Amino acid sequence: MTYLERVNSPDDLKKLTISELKEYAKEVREYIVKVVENRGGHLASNLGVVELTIAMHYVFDCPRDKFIFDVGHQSYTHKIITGRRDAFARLRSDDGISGFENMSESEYDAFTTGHSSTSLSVGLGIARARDLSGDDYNVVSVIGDGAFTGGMVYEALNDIGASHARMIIILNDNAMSITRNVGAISSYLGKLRLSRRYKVLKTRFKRGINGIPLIGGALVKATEKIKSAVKKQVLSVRMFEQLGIKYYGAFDGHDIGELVYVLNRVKPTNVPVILHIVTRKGSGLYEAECDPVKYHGVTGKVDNVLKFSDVVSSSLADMGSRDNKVVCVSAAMLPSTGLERFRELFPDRCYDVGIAEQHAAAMCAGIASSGYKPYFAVYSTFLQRAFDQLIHDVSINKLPVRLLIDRAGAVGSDGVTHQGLYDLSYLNTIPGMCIMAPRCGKDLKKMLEWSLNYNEGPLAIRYPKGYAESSDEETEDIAYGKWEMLRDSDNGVYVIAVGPNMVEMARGADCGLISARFVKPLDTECLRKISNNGNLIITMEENVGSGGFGESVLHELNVMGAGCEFESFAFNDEICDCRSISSAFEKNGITRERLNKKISDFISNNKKI
Ligand SMILES: Cc1ncc(C[n+]2csc(CCOP(=O)(O)OP(=O)(O)O)c2C)c(N)n1
Repeated sequence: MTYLERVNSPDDLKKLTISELKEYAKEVREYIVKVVENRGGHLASNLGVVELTIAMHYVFDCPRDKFIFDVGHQSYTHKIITGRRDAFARLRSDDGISGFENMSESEYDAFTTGHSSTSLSVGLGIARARDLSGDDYNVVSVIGDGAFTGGMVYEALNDIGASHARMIIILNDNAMSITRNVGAISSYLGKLRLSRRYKVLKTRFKRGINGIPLIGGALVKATEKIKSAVKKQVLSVRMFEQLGIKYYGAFDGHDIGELVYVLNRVKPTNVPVILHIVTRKGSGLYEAECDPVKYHGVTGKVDNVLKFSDVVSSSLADMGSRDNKVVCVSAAMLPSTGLERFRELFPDRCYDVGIAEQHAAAMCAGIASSGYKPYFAVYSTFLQRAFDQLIHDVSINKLPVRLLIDRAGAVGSDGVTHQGLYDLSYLNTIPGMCIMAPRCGKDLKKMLEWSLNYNEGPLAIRYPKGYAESSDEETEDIAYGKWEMLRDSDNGVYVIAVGPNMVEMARGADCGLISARFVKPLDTECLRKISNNGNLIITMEENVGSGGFGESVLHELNVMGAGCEFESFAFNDEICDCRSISSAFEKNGITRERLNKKISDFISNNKKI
């Protein structure tokens, strides 16, 4: 029996020796690679924390002790140890398990995570509740150096240090976010990491390597350099210490023996502790170690189809070369949002601010206030963070900040924490916000071009995860606030659809079809034309119904006193825990079948009359 088969719980793990744990780590790693190759997922991040997670379960007593994995994308080993080995084969599917830590999935998952930089705040909350109820378990927050660029971390450190709360922060430092980590804090962590290299070199000295003439001489030089850097950073170590948080590090995150030793040392703490662990992203898989960016998240199968982010990439490169006021901003998501090419061409006009969406939005406001044209490309779900900045810094000042909102709509395998189902609602509430939704790649290209000269105020263009398929059919030129009539109606039924998935779903139906290029402002002229007495208007959107497109249209119809019937296809008021786009549509009644039935019922009722 393999170790992988023997371990079905943390208790089983505790029966192994340290050298057996190392064997187990190998098997876990192989299993993760095999499953992720097949199902997709966060490969490199998980390979980096195999030993760390094993050591944590070896030393602590989960689920009594609470582990909060920041983002939760690196929790695969934790899932495999805690009774989900077989279910792991169905990773990120509706009948399997989530790709993130998820409370509803297992008692071993202390919290549901997905968005970055929350684990310190949540950990402190759990620690405070523990103390209020006189309990005695450990709280361990595991956070990457990438997540450490998020502002919430500093709000939490501020509070944790002053509170003296008993909790352990494990900083998993691989110098990478999705791409190479950015910012001054990241450089600071780099200095702390040097202390680790210094320790390693010192140990090698002890082992007598300096006896070897050439290598020995080089080592002496290197060590001297590092020694002086370490001396300098002794002061900077005090950053954490002076905040009231005890710092230990940096330790080798792939040495299980060392990890078990240090975790045992910090376990009895009664003050906040930060344990700095140095890991290699993609560890153990050559390709992933060499290219951790490519292997951060893998899709499971290679696809060469044109995506919306590809359209963003080529359009922005083109726009940037014609207009030197174009500036691009990313919150640690350059490749996945299509900004990489712009960065290569115009490095001085491209800013990766780290996982800091609030800062990005306010910074864009500053850029726009000085006459530049900022494009902030961001996933719908992560833009939620910047709601206040969009009102306070962007909208109140009527600034032309351009939001390129990717993954808007159902997102599939990333699941519940990543659904892009709220942006139309929260953007709809923002005064002066213009919201657009392309129906295909060609449409998106036209919108991006059009946006270059739209300076009246904030503008959002939202598009889903899917492919930017463009038929040969040309799209109309953009006119502010105007929808695109794709097909007129001969039976009094009109579907007004937002975005490519909804337009495609309604294509074959027996109705007039309109692409709602502008979600805000509405095309009231068109609405007036199609809302004759006795007509049926159906809105379709990949967004929650509440505050969404359908509600705006219904409101407008009421204002007009239109006598037509109305139906809305939108996501309902439940949290959408689906892990495929089709199941998300199905569960919310956004289907061709329901659409066809609605139309045929309407037609047959009308005939009876
Ligand atoms: C608020 C927010 N913005 C963006 C992301 C997308 N994201 C997921 S993981 C990640 C990088 C995390 O880096 P790090 O914490 O160092 O973990 P690593 O993968 O390197 O182990 C990013 C940017 C997110 N999950 N949440």
